[in-house]
Amino acid sequence: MRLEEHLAGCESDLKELVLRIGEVSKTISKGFASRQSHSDTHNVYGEQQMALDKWADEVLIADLRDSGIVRHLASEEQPDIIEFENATGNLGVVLDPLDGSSLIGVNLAVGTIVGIYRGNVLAPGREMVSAMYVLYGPLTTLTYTVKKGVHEFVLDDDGQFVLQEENIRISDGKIYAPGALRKNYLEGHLKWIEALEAEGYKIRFSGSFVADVHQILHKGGVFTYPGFVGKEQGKLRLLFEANPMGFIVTEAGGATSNGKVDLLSIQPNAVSQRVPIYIGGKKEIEMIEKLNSEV
Ligand code: AFP
Repeated sequence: MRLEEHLAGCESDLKELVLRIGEVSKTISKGFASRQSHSDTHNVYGEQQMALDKWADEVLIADLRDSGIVRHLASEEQPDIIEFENATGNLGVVLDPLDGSSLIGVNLAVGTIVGIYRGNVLAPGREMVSAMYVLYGPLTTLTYTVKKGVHEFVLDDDGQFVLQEENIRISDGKIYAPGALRKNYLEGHLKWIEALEAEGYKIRFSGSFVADVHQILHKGGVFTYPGFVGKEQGKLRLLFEANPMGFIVTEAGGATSNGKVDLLSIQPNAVSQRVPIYIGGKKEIEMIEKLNSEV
């Protein structure tokens, strides 16, 4: 079944937006070879942008501006929320055009992450109406939810997204993907990591959040980029990375947390807000919240 058919029962503007982002992702997937260089610009976080990062951002923004159904857009590569004043619709989009871009030069999987709201994008993640990501690996896959399950499509040889797996539920596996340096771990986090290791969790951390969470969605376990000594708010961005992926994993039967509360309940105070993140199986998320409440 094709993506368009799968979205048949969905509200028309949401269906159009998911399909549009799918189409842009096909363009992005063909643009890797000629855009391997660094650009001479930095984003709002002080990170040097890759040519591919900037280009993916530009093609997504141009397409969503033309759509007429998106009014507000916040991108990890832009300093402020953009308002499209010509829009007749009122959808709000948050996006990380290319997550994991430090891996572009070594040919590992990276992805586009998108969250969709009705109206304001500076809102708690649980107010999203849809979230999706496209993973550019050996295959290009598109995973989406409109709050009716999590479904995965693969880009076939004819350039169509066709259904690969419907109603994905997070498995019960033992993978952990821990970001940050162990020497800087905070107390509750260190106890939690030690507990996972004692239970035989295997490490899998690529440097691409979207790819690592994709693996955990399929194989079970947990990803974390915690707060740590000197950077208590961690590294990952609430709006662009944590919330959309957290929304998808939660919809698939998992959970997400900042180590104390559900990430999706947090009211953002800025587009660039960072947050400690735990995302994966309910069991692992409950364990970190319990350990943190005891320190
Ligand atoms: P970008 O490549 O989009 O800047 O994001 C990479 C990332 O935010 C996330 O995808 C990784 O999990 C994390 O950084 C890796 O960080 P370290 O290099 O500190 O391990």
